Amino acid sequence: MSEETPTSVTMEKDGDVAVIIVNNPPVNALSWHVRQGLEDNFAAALSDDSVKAIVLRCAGTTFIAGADISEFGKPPRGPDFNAVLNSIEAASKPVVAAIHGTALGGGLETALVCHYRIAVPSAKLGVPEVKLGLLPGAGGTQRLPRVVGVEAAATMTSTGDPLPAAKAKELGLVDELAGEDSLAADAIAFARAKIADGPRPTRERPVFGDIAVIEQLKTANAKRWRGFEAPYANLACVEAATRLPFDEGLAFEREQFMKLMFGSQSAAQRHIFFAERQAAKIDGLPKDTQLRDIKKVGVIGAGTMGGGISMNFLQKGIPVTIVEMEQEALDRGVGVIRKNYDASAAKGRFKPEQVEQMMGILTPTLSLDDLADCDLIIEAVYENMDVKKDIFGKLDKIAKPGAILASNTSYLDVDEIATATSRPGDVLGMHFFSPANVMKLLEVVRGEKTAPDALATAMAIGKKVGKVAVVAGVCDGFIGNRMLKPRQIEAMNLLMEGATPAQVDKVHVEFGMPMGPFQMSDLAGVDIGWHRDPNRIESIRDALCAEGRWGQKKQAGFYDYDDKRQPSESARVAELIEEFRTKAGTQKREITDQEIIERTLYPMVNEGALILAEGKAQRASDIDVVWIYGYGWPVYRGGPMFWAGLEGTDKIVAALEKHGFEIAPLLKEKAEAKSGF
Ligand code: 3H9
Repeated sequence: MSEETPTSVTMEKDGDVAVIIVNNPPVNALSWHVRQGLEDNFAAALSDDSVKAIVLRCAGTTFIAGADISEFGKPPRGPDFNAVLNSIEAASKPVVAAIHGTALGGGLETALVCHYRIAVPSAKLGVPEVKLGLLPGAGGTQRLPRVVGVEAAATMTSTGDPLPAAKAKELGLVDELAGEDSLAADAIAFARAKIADGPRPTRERPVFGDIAVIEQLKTANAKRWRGFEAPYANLACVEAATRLPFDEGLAFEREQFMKLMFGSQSAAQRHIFFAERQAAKIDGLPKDTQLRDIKKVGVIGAGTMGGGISMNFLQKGIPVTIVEMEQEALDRGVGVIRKNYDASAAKGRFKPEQVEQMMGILTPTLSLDDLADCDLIIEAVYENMDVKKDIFGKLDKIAKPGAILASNTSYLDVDEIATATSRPGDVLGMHFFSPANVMKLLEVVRGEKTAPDALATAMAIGKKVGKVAVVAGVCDGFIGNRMLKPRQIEAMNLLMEGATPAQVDKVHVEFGMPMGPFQMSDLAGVDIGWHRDPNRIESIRDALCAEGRWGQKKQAGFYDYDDKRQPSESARVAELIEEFRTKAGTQKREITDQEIIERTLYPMVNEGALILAEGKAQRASDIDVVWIYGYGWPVYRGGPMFWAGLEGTDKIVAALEKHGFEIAPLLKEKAEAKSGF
């Protein structure tokens, strides 16, 4: 036995079957003491002559959900995981994994060294390491092709998507399905029935299946995997399993795993795993904060935003009352929601009857009075303070006591909006990102007087409808759009100095963003926020807008677009830029890609540091979450604040100083300490 006897793994006996139980809440991760406990208890069960078969199962809500990610990158402690697994596989008595909840990553790898697997129908089995920038590093890539075949193994490892138990059974990953409530007893009976068959070590089974799937997967996912290392490393390991003896395959897997583990992509992806969960936590909130009950939601505005917001709630079975001023706009908005659902149903995402159910709990109305029974009301009208205050003033008279009054504003002062009511404690911002039914980010804006329970409820309902919710403080543009601003300003300045929209965008796309600043502007609408006076031309953007180059919707913006919305560089835009340059007397010069990074991405880090120091974001990792889920910042770069650490805050400060930026004190501090955020 080890010096410190772990209590996270215990053993009990049922006649001739030993049952080894892992109990390491919340997800039974394979922390050092679990590995130690497995080693100790398997040794005990194997040396006990009265034991003829062994069951491995877990307490709590799930089977082992993987290695303990919080141990990664720290000095190793406890027994080596691979060694523990190899000794379980070599057991002289049949070993059965009894699976409920999720058998993920190292959890599934543990189940794979067990000789047999039994699972409840609701269980899910998978190797999601790729989502952490990793690969199954404890034999998963070598054992899976021997159990489910090359096709399924390649798909499972490279996509990371788990399989439901029934599908796992079909593939031979699960040998038997247990009763949903009788796993413990069914597993013992199953193990007893396997005593006669004896052990079935996975490593001794042959790899089967067609290797062609590997190239097919690469082709099919080329866009999705752009810039990522891990999907390709996973496939390389599965391919290796088809040609190398088992132990050599394991060694190859190990080498690839270590490369990923100590690379920056996995560090970034692991950072985001924890950052996303951390974002849900609200600093300084009393522990006993009771959530308000949200049974019915009101949405004001049936435009693109209002419609998209409504869809989130309808999909979770929460009734929505949607309000518009004119019947025509209301009908149009409801029509768009139905069209979107019908399109999803045609792709098989919903059954037709589900669409009817969702539409059945949507109540369109022209009267704000119909919001009287709503527990949460989200205003999603256009960005005008007077209009918003007028609406909130009316809501104050209509909404029931305790209803949360939220604005979907993307930059206006939520505290000022709250002054239109007699209940500022109930007022906050819920800033959804377009398309609101798709984008995962939700900025929950905490006003000066927002009540803790209103804030906590908005965060919780965000999570319930599948959003990643982040708390933001009141400031112009909150977290995301505030950081977008310096990027956009510099992108425009670069045009004046000699860069083209295509060059700036290319640098951003190569960095890993889904699109660059000018592509984004064309998509969102160049005219957003334009003063609407075609005779007042003070910037390149004013000139574009005055000519009706409002972006993709007009087939012309910073780019020209064909009928299929394919962009090409615009001679007219080049001309306009040249005109402005001449007028301003600016010399055109060669702009390097590195300068584009330094002048568009580094200022975002600078702004992030200001946001953090002002307390408008709770923590640097929240800013990262905003950029990953709201703007498509490449997850393998971990968000702008994490990336600043990779890039070097001292290098960032030096470049910003060179370009004449004012440096945020917090960024300066980090640079002096040569640390990240
Ligand atoms: C791996 O296995 C490598 C191997 O190949 C071995 C190589 C040698 N470790 O998500 P939740 C925490 S890589 C540490 O909110 P849910 C999580 O941070 C791993 N902590 O619950 C949170 O903490 P807190 C492969 C973990 O019910 C709490 O547990 N496995 C781990 O919505 C609850 O989590 C994976 O990638 C972990 N592995 O979802 C699976 N997992 O409360 C990752 C969770 O302090 N995990 N925590 O914020 C998941 O996908 C989900 O957590 C799961 C539960 C589906 C299991």
